[in-house]
Amino acid sequence: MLADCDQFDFLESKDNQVRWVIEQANVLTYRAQRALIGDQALAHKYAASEIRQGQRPNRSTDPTTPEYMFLKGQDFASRKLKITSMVERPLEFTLDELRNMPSRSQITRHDCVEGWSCIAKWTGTQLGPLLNMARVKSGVQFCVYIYCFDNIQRTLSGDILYYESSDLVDADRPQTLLSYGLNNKILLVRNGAPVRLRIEWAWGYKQPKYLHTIEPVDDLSSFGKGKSGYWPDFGYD
Ligand SMILES: Nc1nc2c(c(=O)[nH]1)N[C@H]1C(S)=C(S)[C@@H](COP(=O)(O)O)O[C@H]1N2
Ligand SMILES: [Mo]
Repeated sequence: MLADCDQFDFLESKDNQVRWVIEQANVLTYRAQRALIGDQALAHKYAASEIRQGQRPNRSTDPTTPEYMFLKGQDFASRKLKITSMVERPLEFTLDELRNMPSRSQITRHDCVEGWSCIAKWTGTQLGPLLNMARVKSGVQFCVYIYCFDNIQRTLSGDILYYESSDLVDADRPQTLLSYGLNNKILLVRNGAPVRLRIEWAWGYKQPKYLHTIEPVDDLSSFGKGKSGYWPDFGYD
């Protein structure tokens, strides 16, 4: 079927029927994976001796939005991470407050769809308890990490800021971290300082750096082009 289809192109022809078939298969695979692994399963953990290559910085590595430059200039001291939208109690945390919360470290593998991977130690605080503290409203299905501080793309109608999302199940997994430490050091700008998310299991592009705001929501269609993230808006899973 694929061999016969000249216009088969995942990224460009979004109305292509073959693409539609594969997207439906994707939904099934995702549901089957969920049924098999459950809500609390952990991604594979590695030993310290397996840490390799540092963590190769990729895509945005030094955001230039005025807000980010300002915060970077003061070591992110006044920076507050927000949890808003469909919550009973909107919350804000400074970096110091996050660092004083229970912390957790994990050595995991980061896989980029471009074909490389790194094994690194991530330190941070779990997102799940913070969502509980904010009291997520009933009906919430997703968490949108909207937006990130980096303007990944500049267009005539303005900058496009990176964003990503996950469902609530992934947001609440024990290994889902608001991470501020990498390989026993403070997370550097090139890897997403001051806070980047780690959603182990997920591809590299689902690990948003330069996290600004977290919004629990019931629907993703009003964000970006409605496909759940910056790269998914271009046709990624
Ligand atoms: N804000 C933001 N997050 C991002 C990206 C980005 O460009 N901007 N790139 C993604 C991609 S494709 C990958 S592989 C990883 C790279 O993370 P690293 O630079 O820490 O290796 O970050 C992801 N998160
Ligand atoms: Mo990536």
